[in-house]
Amino acid sequence: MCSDFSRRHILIAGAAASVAALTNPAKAEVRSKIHDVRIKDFVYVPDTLHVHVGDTIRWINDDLAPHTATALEFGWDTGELKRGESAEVVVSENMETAYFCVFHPHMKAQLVIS
Ligand SMILES: [Cu+2]
Repeated sequence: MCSDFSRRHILIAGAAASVAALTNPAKAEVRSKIHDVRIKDFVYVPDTLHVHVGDTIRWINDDLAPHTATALEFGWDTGELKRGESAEVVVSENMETAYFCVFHPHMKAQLVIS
């Protein structure tokens, strides 16, 4: 009998909550994105990636050779990625932004965090 009213009330409350979440700048996870970096022909593409804290970076190895994405001072590391494999790192505030491949140290790239 009263279920129609209470269901409507819950729907309105839920809609208000999701609007608040979308517009609250403190909720970084709501805006967080996944950025793909492809590794092909011994190059990270893109080699400069603009990200925000809370975003996820996903490296995907398209080469036959194994690669890594490893911070220059080893603060973070994807580990070895074989062909077709991927690994993700979540962007944190003070993480290292310069990285390279431990197997091919001439492979270098960087993150720009804001
Ligand atoms: Cu490599």
